Amino acid sequence: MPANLTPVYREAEAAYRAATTAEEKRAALERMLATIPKHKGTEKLQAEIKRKLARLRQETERRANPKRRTVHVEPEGAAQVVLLGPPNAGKSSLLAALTHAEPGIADYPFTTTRPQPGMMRFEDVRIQLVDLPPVTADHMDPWLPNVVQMADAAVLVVDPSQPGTLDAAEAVSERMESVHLPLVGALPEDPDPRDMPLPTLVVVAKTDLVDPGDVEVIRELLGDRFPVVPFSVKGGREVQGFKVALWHLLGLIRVYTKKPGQKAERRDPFVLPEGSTVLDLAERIHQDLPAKLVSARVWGGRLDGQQVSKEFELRDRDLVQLNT
Ligand SMILES: Nc1nc2c(ncn2[C@@H]2O[C@H](COP(=O)(O)OP(=O)(O)O)[C@@H](O)[C@H]2O)c(=O)[nH]1
Ligand SMILES: [Mg+2]
Repeated sequence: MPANLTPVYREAEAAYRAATTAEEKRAALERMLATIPKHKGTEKLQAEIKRKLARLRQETERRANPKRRTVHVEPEGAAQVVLLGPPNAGKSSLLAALTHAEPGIADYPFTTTRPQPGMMRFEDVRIQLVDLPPVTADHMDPWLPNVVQMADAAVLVVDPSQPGTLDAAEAVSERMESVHLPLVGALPEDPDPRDMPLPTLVVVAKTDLVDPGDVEVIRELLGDRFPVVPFSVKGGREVQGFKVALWHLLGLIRVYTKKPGQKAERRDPFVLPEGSTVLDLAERIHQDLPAKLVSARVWGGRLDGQQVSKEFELRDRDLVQLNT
């Protein structure tokens, strides 16, 4: 879906690229948010702008107040995904199964007391998973919303072997909504400006302990609101299903670059939000590159090295040559 961005928005975006101070950046981002057309095709960009604003705000706060202890997980890889859920749902086990991280795992609640990141590989990209303490109707660590706010997406882990699992999941959802981080299956077109909706995948964990029917019931009840996938630390097939569903949820594209005369190799992609253009790619590579960019050629889809405009919208697995 093309974003159809207006000249006013493009101007604000150019101001953001040219901004050198945090204050200038903040002003430009706020103008981008105010002028971005609100429709399907820009939800992802809107979320991206909000997150950049939130990061700026946190950075400014940290600088102003270096002694204040804040919990913060440095983002790494193509995306940062937080693991949410009630106690004992299987969050830490999922992290341990998919990354090299070694979180504490136990069958008593509140084993996890600090965010614990780990890197998960999916094809040629790496996605950071962040394990978190449980969230319940009665308890949420005060720093937790700060960490969740910075994430690109969430995984809500539910345990079908426990009674009341849907209520427990609902409690997590309500908690997050109360701090303006509503969990959503897909980004809304025109969100409440105070909200930072978080794309969320529901994982039905421990499927080795229950009947397939129990998983289906959860899928039926939550499937309208969220994508739902099964998972078990004992299952092999479910791992790939989880990764693919998460990748779709993130709404990202992989773009490969090559220099003129260089062989075309699809390796070490740049990862960008869906809807990103040639200019966005140039900016990602280096902040001075958009100004120097003369033309670009693209291989992928129906294109086989044709020249494209700077506003050309890139697609997953496109190969791009930037000419300066
Ligand atoms: N059988 C089975 N047990 C699991 C699975 N995932 C987690 N568990 C168990 O469930 C309990 C809680 O797991 P944990 O990952 O610590 O949950 P957390 O509190 O959400 O982090 C532990 O005893 C785990 O061994 C699974 O896929 N299958
Ligand atoms: Mg845990």
